[in-house]
Amino acid sequence: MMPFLNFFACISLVLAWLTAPVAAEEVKAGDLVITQAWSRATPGGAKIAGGYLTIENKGGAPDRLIGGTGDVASKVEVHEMATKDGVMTMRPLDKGLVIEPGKTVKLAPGGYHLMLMDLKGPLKQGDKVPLTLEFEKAGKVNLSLDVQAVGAQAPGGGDHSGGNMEMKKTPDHSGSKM
Ligand SMILES: [Cu+2]
Repeated sequence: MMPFLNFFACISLVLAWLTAPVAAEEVKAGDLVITQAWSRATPGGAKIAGGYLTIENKGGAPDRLIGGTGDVASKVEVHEMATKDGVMTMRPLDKGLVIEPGKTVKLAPGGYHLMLMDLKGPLKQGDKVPLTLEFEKAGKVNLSLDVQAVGAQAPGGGDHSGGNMEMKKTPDHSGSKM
């Protein structure tokens, strides 16, 4: 019986690895483990880009993603995207994004994301974009976003180029339509 079980355990491990969207670079900071940090190539002239990652809190206390910095953008914000009355909206999380102890929070297209504002240049597929994220407890964390193809992993138009999207409370976004 045991070899049989081991065989399946092995298969599921391999499958989990194969289905991971990005080759896992793991960044540890205190109790936090950050994986699958990625972004998307930007079409010409785009001034904003999304950043996505998975954050696991292995500690016993909540932490909070406050924001970040990077040479590629003049500002990195934490945003939330939601559909309200059929309209896609997004807003900066002024108080940051809480990562509860024992929980994993995924920043992904259509939900929470990092917003790279006022890009200094286009993001190209295959690039690694260095960023420093700032957490309330874990402090500053260096990582890089793996830039995927334009439109990668954005089923259902969860990106920022969508049609009837409304920007709230973020004057910086105006004029930066892709
Ligand atoms: Cu945003």
